[in-house]
Amino acid sequence: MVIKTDRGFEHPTPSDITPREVFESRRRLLQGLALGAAGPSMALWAQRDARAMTAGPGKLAKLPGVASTIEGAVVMDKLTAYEHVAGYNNYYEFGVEKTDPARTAHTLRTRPWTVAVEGECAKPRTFGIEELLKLAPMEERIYRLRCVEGWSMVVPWVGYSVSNILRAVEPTGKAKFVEFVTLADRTQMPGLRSSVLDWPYKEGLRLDEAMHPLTLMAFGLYGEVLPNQNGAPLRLVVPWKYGFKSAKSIVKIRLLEKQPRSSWEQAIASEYGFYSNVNPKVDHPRWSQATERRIGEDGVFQRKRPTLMFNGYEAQVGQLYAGMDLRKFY
Ligand SMILES: Nc1nc2c(c(=O)[nH]1)N[C@H]1C(S)=C(S)[C@@H](COP(=O)(O)O)O[C@H]1N2
Ligand SMILES: [Mo]
Repeated sequence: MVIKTDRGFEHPTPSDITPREVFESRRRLLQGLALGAAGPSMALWAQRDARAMTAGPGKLAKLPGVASTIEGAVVMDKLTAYEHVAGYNNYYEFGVEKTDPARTAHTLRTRPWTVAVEGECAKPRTFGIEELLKLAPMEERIYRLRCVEGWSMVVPWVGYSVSNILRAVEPTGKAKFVEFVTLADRTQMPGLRSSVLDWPYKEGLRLDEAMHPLTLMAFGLYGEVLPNQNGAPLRLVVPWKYGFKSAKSIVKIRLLEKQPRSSWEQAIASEYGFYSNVNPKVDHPRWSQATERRIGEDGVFQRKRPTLMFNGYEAQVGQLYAGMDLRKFY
């Protein structure tokens, strides 16, 4: 089957067929809600509809979330099929090929799991994963994820704003940055034998970026707990930044006075900056960032789609960077 679209001809995969119809009906419902045309019963219906659409294959434990009402939390793009989200991954601790993590991440042990939150805060604390699962209501958020390599996905994540965790430890006035440190265990992670990166994988955000409601701590996707290869049992998702900022399998969160150095910055500072905001006008030194290929949708021979400023989240996050030279702070 070939469908003509405004971007030319598309060859949908079999997984295209039902989701597109559900997607269209959901779009109409959400538009109705946005216009205030829908009563409470309609809101419930829309949520049920969203749930039905984002149900996973049922291989993992269920982890439902209510449709998020945060501005920008639900994009209307077609969802990337579960098989692609879970089968095409960057998780260097489990190998550098896109198909490695799905094959090798079964050795990751996600229980017991703790996350130490420490540094510039009044109430440093180590949370058990079960505590974190109950810390705030689980929401479903449909975000675009744009990898610096030029591909993108649309994923229905389940989680809540990172701000819930940070507020619980009461950051001091000195806290200006947040560092996320991920698991590095040679007995579980075959990729640690390679020295592509300096382990553990670390990422950082400015405190105001970390406190932004769109900055998500994800525990699940497609209504189920995260597959190991997507960063179980919890990972960061910062939708307006390149994918590598979204650190997987977090074990430590540190509140800091000074800007931390991320693993990618440490590896190649000229290519990967601290901010790493998606920006079609600032190219990577070795390739353009103006366009992207949506995994599972855009064929290799098809024209790529334009990348949006801040990955399409400019209305929500542009203010965080007012007055900054985004070429300098890349
Ligand atoms: N610990 C860890 N986190 C990581 C990575 C990694 O190699 N190790 N890769 C990053 C990159 S480059 C991307 S694009 C996203 C991919 O997330 P996904 O597999 O859920 O799509 O994870 C990010 N988080
Ligand atoms: Mo990436």
